[in-house]
Amino acid sequence: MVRRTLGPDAAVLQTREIGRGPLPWLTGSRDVEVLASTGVRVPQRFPDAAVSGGAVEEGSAGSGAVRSFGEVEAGPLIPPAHQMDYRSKFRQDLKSDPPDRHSLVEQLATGAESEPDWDTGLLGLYQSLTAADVPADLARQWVQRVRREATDEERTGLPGWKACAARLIAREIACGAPWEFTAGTPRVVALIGPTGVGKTTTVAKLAANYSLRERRRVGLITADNYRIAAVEQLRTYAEIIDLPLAVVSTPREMRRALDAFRGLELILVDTAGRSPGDELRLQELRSLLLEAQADDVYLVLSSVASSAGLVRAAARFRALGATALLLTKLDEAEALGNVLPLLQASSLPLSFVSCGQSVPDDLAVADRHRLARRMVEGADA
Ligand SMILES: Nc1nc2c(ncn2[C@@H]2O[C@H](COP(=O)(O)OP(=O)(O)O)[C@@H](O)[C@H]2O)c(=O)[nH]1
Ligand SMILES: [Mg+2]
Repeated sequence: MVRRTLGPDAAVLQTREIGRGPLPWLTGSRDVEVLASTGVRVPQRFPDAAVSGGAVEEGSAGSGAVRSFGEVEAGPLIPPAHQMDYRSKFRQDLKSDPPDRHSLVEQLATGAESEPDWDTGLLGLYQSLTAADVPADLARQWVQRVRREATDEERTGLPGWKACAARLIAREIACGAPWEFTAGTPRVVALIGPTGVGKTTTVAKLAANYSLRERRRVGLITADNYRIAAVEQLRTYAEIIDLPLAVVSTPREMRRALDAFRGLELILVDTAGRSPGDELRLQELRSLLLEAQADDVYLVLSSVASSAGLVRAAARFRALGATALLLTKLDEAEALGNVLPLLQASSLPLSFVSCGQSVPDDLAVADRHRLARRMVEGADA
């Protein structure tokens, strides 16, 4: 129909069903919209003989679209010289594929053809690590290390290599020791980090756990009064758990709040999220932290961030005196290979992990063996 209407050069650009015709249950008919044009050239899909005759003047090209196609410039999109039969070219390419070329799977597995002595088990380990978001170059280093250091029992195929990788990776992850409380002086714990990573939620979880479950006397300080409703967020938790809350915006106010909370056992300090690139705001935070003299400064980072982003953020916040890491959103992370460079590069121990939005339950003490298994096995581990 298109060719009858527009001539032999017309091309169908798109067809789609736009509904049922009248009385569809009687006729079974469907309405189909066809978009066609003589102004857009696509390579011929039929042998020349199959095209019915009927010359169309060059000048009329573009004017006879069934539906207006005005914005598209008239004239061939693909220069005639290139309008070859792409099907036969594709077939030719397939046939002429050199036999020594690695399959895509092999290319992915080796990254280069430089690991000829990896057996399928080691290739499988490499694939598991990269599938779990371990960056490719780091994954290669780990496979090489596993190959060197595996015990005889571990050299028995993929499950053995994986067990070895999990064992060695776990050894590289430092986890923090549990808090100790000394009578007479409150333990001060500050949470810092980029925006939206879950600092306030984690403060609420820690507060609820230590006050309701551990029966510690807990006080809250928030230095986040930049965002509308930031204070309200923590105030709501403080009211529900029944804890004192101080809002501070200067080092002097921080000092006063700490004095007022002298008789408590644990003081949790929430801070405003800072972009790792915002030097001015980082300095502001630094002066508040100096005044707080926190026993622990937890750098809170989201496990859904990129591996490079995590390493960069840790380097910037480290300078503020971070003493440990706290990872959030483990429930959202597919796998945890992306945090391996962070854990290897920063010498900070990992304290807690947050694995959901629910206060107070979705918080756990970091378990390096579980984390390592997830880096090797992916999200199911
Ligand atoms: N899925 C998930 N969401 C979280 C987790 N921790 C915090 N959140 C959510 O992340 C968002 C930002 O949290 P918030 O505590 O306000 O982050 P802050 O800006 O660092 O204080 C909120 O919607 C939280 O419910 C977590 O472990 N998993
Ligand atoms: Mg917050």
